[in-house]
Amino acid sequence: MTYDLVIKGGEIATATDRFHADIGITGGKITALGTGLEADDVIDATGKLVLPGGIEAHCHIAQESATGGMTSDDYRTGSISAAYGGNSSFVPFAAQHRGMGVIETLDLYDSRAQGSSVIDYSYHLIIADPTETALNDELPTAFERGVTSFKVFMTYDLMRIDDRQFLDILTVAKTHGALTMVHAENSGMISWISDRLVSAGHTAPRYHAPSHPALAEIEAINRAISLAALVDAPLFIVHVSTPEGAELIAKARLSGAKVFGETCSQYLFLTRDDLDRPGMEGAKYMCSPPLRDVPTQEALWRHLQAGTFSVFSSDHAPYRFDETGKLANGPNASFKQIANGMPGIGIRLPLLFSEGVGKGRITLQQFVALSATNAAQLYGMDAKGSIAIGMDADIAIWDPEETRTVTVESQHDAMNYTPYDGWSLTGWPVTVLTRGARVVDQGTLVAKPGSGQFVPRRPVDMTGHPGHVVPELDPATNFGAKIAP
Ligand code: DUC
Ligand code: ZN
Ligand code: ZN
Repeated sequence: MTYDLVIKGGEIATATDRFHADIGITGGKITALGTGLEADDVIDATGKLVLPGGIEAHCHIAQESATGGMTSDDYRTGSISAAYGGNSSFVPFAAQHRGMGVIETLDLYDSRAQGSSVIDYSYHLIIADPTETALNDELPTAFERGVTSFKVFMTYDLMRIDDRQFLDILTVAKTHGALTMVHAENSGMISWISDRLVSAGHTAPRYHAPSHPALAEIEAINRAISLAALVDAPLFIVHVSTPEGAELIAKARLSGAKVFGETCSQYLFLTRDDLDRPGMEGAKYMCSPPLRDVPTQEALWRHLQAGTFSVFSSDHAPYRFDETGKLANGPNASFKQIANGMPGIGIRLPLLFSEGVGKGRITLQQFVALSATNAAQLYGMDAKGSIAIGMDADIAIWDPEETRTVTVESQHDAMNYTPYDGWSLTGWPVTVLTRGARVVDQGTLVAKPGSGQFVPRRPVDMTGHPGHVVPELDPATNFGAKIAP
């Protein structure tokens, strides 16, 4: 048997196992795992870890906000940064804004990604305008195109949907086997506190944190889980930032509900004290939900360890610290006028490896599950997320001993800051492959823009998550009404 490429001598890890073996790759697929495999093209991985390439499943790339601001990263720079950070594929958002059609939205993002991405990609569809046409005609077409997850917002005036619209979307999604994702924060609480803070002259970035209280997230997560339970639909809660929110997810999962969640780098590694930096520097650390505190970090680590969260993401939402991004509304803009989000697509996995695996908080197998395998399974990317015969050869080769200091330049994105500047981390990806082709080779970018391909995704698989039928929606129990004798 001949191979196009053999990766020799490394220690392979999957979500369940660690073992030493060579990997034979043919036609972009893993075709052999064994010893003594040979090919003309060989990567010597002796002393290295050979892991499934990461799947960055929450990032904002070439995406306009509802108020018109554009992320600094496009599909070229965003995918390059992702690859340097150990990712072989990513799933950014395709954002429908009010007045836009769903298919128009997907076509727009196709035009942004095609010819630009150096790694494979799909999209989660953001739905901000659930018209009858969108719900009944366009969403089914989106599913047929392999876009099987989408996000809704419970906050932001120009994006949010009300509870009734949420139920409509959950129901259509369930019918087609799609996964609804939600940004869960209570809109009224946030706008009410924000207005009071601003009227009192409290406009600095540090007031972003109190304007988004933990209760706003807790209330919204509870409501989102309740709405999903009413129609027995799958639900994924993005960027969870509170222990209480995580507990609601854990409790729902324990009851059999089809509920999943993620947390993100910034909630484990940064705190709201970062918003207190002098002048407008705190704006660099503004994201929604906002940064919390050290006890919250510790509680979220425990939920990662215990399996409450299926996915660990960056929520890369890159707005430069200049007039094109964070300071678009002037150098003294109030916290309400500053774009929410921070970069992190290139640092998510080195952070989790160094602080998680390196410090004994999680096993290497948990790292693989959180960084690739679980996202592949949940989002329906069956050929990705593990190292096994027949899978895409999406592989990241890591040097577990290498220590580097984080710099802006090392992120290879279009940003002019990183929240992790100067951090020293141990364990870095050195070579990253997508479908058997080197994207980053020993620290050098070798892939050409456009080498990444769209990944059509299968419907969500809810095996093992029985859910519940509520009597009020169940004809078998006469919709909960007393059956006449
Ligand atoms: N939600 C996100 O998912 N990312 C950035 C900001 C936001 O509100
Ligand atoms: Zn969000
Ligand atoms: Zn996000």
